[in-house]
Amino acid sequence: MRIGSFETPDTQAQFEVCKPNASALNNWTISGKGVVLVDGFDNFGKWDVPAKAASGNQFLQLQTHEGGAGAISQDFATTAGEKYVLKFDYSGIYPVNRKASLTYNISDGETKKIQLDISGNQLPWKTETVEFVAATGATSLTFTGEMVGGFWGASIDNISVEPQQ
Ligand SMILES: [Ca+2]
Repeated sequence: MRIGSFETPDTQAQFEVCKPNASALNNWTISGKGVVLVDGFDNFGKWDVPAKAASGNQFLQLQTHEGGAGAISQDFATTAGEKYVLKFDYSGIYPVNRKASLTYNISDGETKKIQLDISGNQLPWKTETVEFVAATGATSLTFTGEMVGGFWGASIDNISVEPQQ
């Protein structure tokens, strides 16, 4: 079950802020300082190759130029005691070398931080795969960014949850 590729709304600009508590991202609740939808961002013409999505045309920055780190969370139906596999792709953007991070949490379990070592423009997308056992009939997933400056820093795309085979 794909639960996030951030293809809607189809932004008509290279980036578009989604404010805290806005319903723009359908099933996702937006908190913190908000998040930013990105589509072909080329750093105002400075990059020959615009930032690419991991899937489709758009991805999400987990921080904004309107104050810093944001977060998104979604609840989805699960069966208590069953095993699931969460997969998502992550990256980061910054014009030069810079460390950044994103964190994610599955239903108030262990919070995991992923370190990003961006070496200019866009870090190549990587895939995080994590297994979990659902505690109840609904599981909550949260991703949180980190204040870097502007909406620079951690990116996510292509989030899915499947029952473990
Ligand atoms: Ca996408």
